[in-house]
Amino acid sequence: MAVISAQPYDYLLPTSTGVALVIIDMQRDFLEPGGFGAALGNDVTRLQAIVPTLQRLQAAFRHLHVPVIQTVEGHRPDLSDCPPAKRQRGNAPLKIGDPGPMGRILVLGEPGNSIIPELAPRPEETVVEKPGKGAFYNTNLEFLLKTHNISHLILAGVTTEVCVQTTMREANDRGYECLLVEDATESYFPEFKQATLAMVRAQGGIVGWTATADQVLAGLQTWHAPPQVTVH
Ligand code: C5J
Repeated sequence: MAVISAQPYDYLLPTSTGVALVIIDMQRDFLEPGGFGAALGNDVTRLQAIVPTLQRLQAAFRHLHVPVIQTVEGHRPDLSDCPPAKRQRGNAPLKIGDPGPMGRILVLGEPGNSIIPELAPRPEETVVEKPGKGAFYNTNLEFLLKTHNISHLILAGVTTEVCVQTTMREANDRGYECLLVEDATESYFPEFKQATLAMVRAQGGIVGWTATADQVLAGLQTWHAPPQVTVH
């Protein structure tokens, strides 16, 4: 058992089941000019601030042999997994599937859809490609977690109130114990980030816990991964 000092109260990591770090959508489409985030009118530079903190978390989890799972939001080149409603939403000048400066907007395999180089996954690490906001919708994430006996998820990435919160709520409803890392998640709207953190931990942690990266890393010092938990 390891204890992470968190809000609304301590988050306990068992040694009998596994934990994973889940980094949501740190892809060029959301962090660099010319991608989907910018096409929707957002100031994408705000999201860059969390990159060093995410790198610290990624390195620490790798060092402990705890699975680091990343997600990317993207659609098949034929857009067969993109509801027309999603494509039309926002009435942006560049829509999903249109050619942009980093290739086709929010399409799998395009340069803009790749994870930023600072957080590049290792070949043996899992990247879940998701067509929706939540990482459980139309993906094999739940199968993967169940197969590897993972019950606890440490969540981070972007954007806090959209894909991160949706994933955390999906996970919570499926029985996962989730903690959101406060300084390793960001939004284009600072007030939405703060509201999400407050929502998550309200009512005794109705969606889960929040803690800083330092608190997570301090708690992990006393934790040892169960030997059977590795995700490839
Ligand atoms: C958005 C995401 N904001 N990753 N996606 O459309 O949060």
